Amino acid sequence: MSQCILNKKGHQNGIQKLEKINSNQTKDVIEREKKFGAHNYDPIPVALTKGKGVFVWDVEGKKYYDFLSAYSAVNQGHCHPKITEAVKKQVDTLTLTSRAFFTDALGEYAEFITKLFGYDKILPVNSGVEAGETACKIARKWGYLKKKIPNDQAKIVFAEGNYWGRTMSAISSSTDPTCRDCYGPFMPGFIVIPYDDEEVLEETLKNDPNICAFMVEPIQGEAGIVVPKPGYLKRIREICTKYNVLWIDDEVQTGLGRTGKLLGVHHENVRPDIVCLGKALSGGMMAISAVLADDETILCIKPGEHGSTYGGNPLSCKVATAALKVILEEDLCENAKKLGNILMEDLKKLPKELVCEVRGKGLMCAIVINEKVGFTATDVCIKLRDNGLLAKPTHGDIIRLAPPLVMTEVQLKVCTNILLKTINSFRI
Ligand code: IF1
Repeated sequence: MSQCILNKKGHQNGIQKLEKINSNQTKDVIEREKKFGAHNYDPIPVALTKGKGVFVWDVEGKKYYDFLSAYSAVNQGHCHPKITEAVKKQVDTLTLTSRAFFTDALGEYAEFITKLFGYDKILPVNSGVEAGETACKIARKWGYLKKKIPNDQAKIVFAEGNYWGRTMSAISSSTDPTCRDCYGPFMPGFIVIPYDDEEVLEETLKNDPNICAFMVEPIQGEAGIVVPKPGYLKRIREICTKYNVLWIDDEVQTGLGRTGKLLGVHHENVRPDIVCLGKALSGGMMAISAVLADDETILCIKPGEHGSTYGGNPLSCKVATAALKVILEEDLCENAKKLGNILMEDLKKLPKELVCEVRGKGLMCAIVINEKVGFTATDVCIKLRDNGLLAKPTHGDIIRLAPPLVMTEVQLKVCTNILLKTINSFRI
C-alpha cells in the first residue's frame, strides 16, 4: 500500500487515528497545535473557533472583540455575508483553471479593480509578500528596458523598519534581526535608508543612476505604526519623478480603508507608480493580493516571465470583487476615519505614567506602554483577553489596535471602556 511508508520514528505514515483531545478545552487545542505545528509564531493563549463581524469566539464559548482583524485582513469583519455569498456561488462553479486559459472572471475583476484605483492593469497574485516580490520584479525589468540600467545593476531602495513579508527578498531589505539572523546570504541590489527622511532619499537617488525603485509603506506597520510627518508622501512623489525612479507603494496593511481612506497615499492625494494590495482584498477568505501599475511599467513583464498557479483564479476574482464592494458600499473608509478619531480621543485619557504615546490614523493605532512601568504590552494583552478584547503586542512595549472597520460607535465605546479600565488597573 502506498500509505505504508515508515516515518523517521519507525511508525507507519498515512491516515492515522487523531489524538484524543477535548476540542472545547483551550489547553488541549493549544497543546495539539504546538505539538504538530512548527513554532514560527507565539500566539496569545486563546483558541478561536468562530467569528462574526467584530467578534470572535473561543472553543469554550467566550466571546471577544477582535482588535487585530487578522492583521487588517478582515477590515470587512469576520465572515461578511456578501463575501461568503461570493465564495459559495463561485465554489460550485469554477475555482481554478490556471492562467493557461482565459476565464470570464479575471477580466471582469481586472476591469473593476483597475478602474477603482485608476491604474492601467493588475497583476494578480496570492500573498502580500508575493505582491512585493512582483512589484520589485516589475521595477527591475522596467529599469533595464526603459531606464537603460546596465545588466544586473538595478537597485531598489527601502526604508528602515520596513516589513513586507518573509521571503528571501523581503528579509534582505529588513532591518529587524529577528527577520534576518541566520537566514543569509541576502539579495544584492538593495539599499536601506531612514524612514520619513526625504533629504536622504533625494541624496540617495541623486547619486545613483542605477536605482529603479523606492518601495515604502505610507504608514509603517510592523515598525510599530509609524506615521510619517505631513508632506512626506508628496515629497516621495516629487523626488521619484525627478530622478526617474518608480515609487512602489506597499498598501498591503494600510490599504482598503484601514487608515480612513481607500489607500494610505490618498491622505496626501498622490499617485505612486506601483501599488501592492493584499490582506483585506479578500476580507479574510483566502490569500489574495495584487499589483497595480500602468502599461509603461507592468507590460515590461512579458508572457511566461512571471506568474503563479493560483494567481487570478476565478474564486479569488469573485471574492476580491465582493470584498472591495463591501468596503465601498458600507463606506468603511469614512467609518474608520470617524471611529479612529473617537478612539484616539478616548485613548488620550490614559495617564502618561502608564502610556507614553498613542498614535495612528483611522483604525490603525498603537498604544506605547511606558517602559518605566513594571509590566509589558503582553501583560496588558493577556488582561485584555480576560476582559473580552483581543489585541497583539509588538516590540515588547507596543499594543496594536486594529478592529474590523464595520464596528459601530456603540461597540467602540464598549471597547474603549475595556481598554481604559484594563490599562488603568495596572496602576499601583
Ligand atoms: C504575520 C506586522 C501586521 C505587511 C505589509 C506586506 C506584508 C505585510 C505592509 C506581507 C504583512 C503582517 C503579516 C503578519 C504580521 C503582519 C503585520 F506585524 F508585521 F506588521 F499586519 F501588522 N506588506 N504583515 O504588513 O503580507 O505575505 O503576510 O500576506 O502573520 O506575520 P503577507
